[in-house]
Amino acid sequence: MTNSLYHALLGQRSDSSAPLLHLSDGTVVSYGDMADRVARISGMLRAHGLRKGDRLAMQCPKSPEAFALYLACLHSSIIFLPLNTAYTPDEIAYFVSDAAPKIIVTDPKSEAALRPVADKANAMLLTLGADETGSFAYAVATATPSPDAVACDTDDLACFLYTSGTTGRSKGAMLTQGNLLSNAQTLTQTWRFTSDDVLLHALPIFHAHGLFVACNVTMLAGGSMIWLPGFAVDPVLAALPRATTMMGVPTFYTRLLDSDRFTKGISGHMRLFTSGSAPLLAETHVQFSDRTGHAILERYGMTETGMNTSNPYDGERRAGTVGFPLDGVDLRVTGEDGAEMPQGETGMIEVRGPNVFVGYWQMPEKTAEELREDRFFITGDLGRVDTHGYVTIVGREKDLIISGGYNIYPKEIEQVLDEQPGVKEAAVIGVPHADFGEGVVAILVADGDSAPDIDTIKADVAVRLANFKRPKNYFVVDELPRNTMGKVQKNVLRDTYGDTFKKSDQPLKHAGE
Ligand code: MLC
Ligand code: AMP
Repeated sequence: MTNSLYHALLGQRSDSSAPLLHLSDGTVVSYGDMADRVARISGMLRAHGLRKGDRLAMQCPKSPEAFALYLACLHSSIIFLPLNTAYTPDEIAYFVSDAAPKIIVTDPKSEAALRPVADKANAMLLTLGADETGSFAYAVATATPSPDAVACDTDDLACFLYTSGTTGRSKGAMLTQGNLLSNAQTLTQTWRFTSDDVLLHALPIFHAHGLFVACNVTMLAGGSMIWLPGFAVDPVLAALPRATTMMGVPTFYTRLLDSDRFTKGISGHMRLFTSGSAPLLAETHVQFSDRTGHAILERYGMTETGMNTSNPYDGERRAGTVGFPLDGVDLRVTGEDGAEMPQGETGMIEVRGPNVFVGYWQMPEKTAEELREDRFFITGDLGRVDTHGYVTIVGREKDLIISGGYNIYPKEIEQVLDEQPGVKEAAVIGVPHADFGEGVVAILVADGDSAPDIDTIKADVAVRLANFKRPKNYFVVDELPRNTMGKVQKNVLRDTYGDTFKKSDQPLKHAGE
């Protein structure tokens, strides 16, 4: 028994003075500083009765202390449940009732709204702001540190990440210590991370990309991170000269390319830019390489599996593809009957490997629907493998919109819209959006003669759904197009409303410009 992931990330560092985080105010947090913070947080968590296998939920702004809380959960073998800071209290209430965390850590601004949620779930509520104030900091400061890690196995659960589904409730993907560690090890080798690397970290830390890919990989290699609170063009341009690597969603790269100040001069020294979480347009790849001389390395993954494929470090990074299956990952393309398709044909992408999760929390039926007996996970992504082995994702079977790297399931929004006064039914689609890749559009059918009041609907949607899920445009129609089976033809809607965001005369405004 060993504490596998924590040990690999922090526990075995010989040089504790090595930098881990470079903060915006010039402060450097070393590996040793972080280990001390972790011991103090662990002491507090254990003093509050949290034991191996208990859950802790966090909805906090990105900060070193929020990151330390993740590491402390690994250290104490507590299951960490990070939640998108955009989620509304309504949304949080579901995750909390499902995962039953013993402690919820949230921003002081959300305390009042989440108090009833915590009380109902019998969970303790602590607050932690971006400036690291709040009751969490006080509880940690007054606790006795627990420097010893709690022993655990590679099969022990490390994290729950919730993913929505095409139907029904969100599912808590259970990821083990071994899932996270094996994926980080493979990526560290594939992308040649070393202790010399300085990763420009502008991603959120409540998803697989920013937390597991970016942080675990950098720490496993002993490197450091320039720790930005989020993505904005100015601070990223200011930090680039000090970085060696950057990981981003496609929106990061299109926003950088929109700036004249993003030049070869500012980025030429970089070792690696990677992209994922959403398709990178081939034209963005080409534009980027023309501007900087760098071929963005695109990779493909998901919450349930971590990373599955990657373009090569050496060799051609082929635009429009997601590269080859990673070492240890089996990838196959199957037809509707589940049988493997001949090479080159398009079908469902399935993956198997040490990276693949063990199932959805308390949902054995859902797990069985998506995880085959031979341990292949049915991704919901459609793709093909070419004669050279490059994987191309050609679409999704799941009804999913990916906007700025966030997943949005139309069903969840349609359910909220269907309940609105004056709405008979609603269809939600994603259409091309220059900034976010896809933007959400709602098409409503009026219930009766008068048109539904869109402002009233927007106000209710704002209470119930996280901001990135809210439709950016609404249309009211007499009826929805349906096929002979009565199913709404979303492809027809996508054709009809495909230009919604192109027609805008408004230039897109980005934070930091
Ligand atoms: C913000 N908004 C979004 C949005 N982000 N709308 C749609 N899609 C998004 N992704 C809303 C805001 O609420 C605001 O609405 C308006 O759009 C403009 O906001 P902004 O200021 O331009 O947004 P910004 O704060 O700059 O955020 C954009 C972003 C961010 C791209 C930087 O979304 C981001 O960090 N995305 C990364 C997502 C990510 O890490 N995904 C990894 C998932 S893991 P209003 O109405 O309030 O004005 C995964 C596995 C894998 O997928 O393979 O990696
Ligand atoms: P999530 O559930 O947030 O982990 O999102 C996973 C989904 O994002 C995958 O199933 C894909 O549909 C999509 N995705 C991730 N990386 C890529 C990529 N490089 N290209 C296309 N789609 C991607």
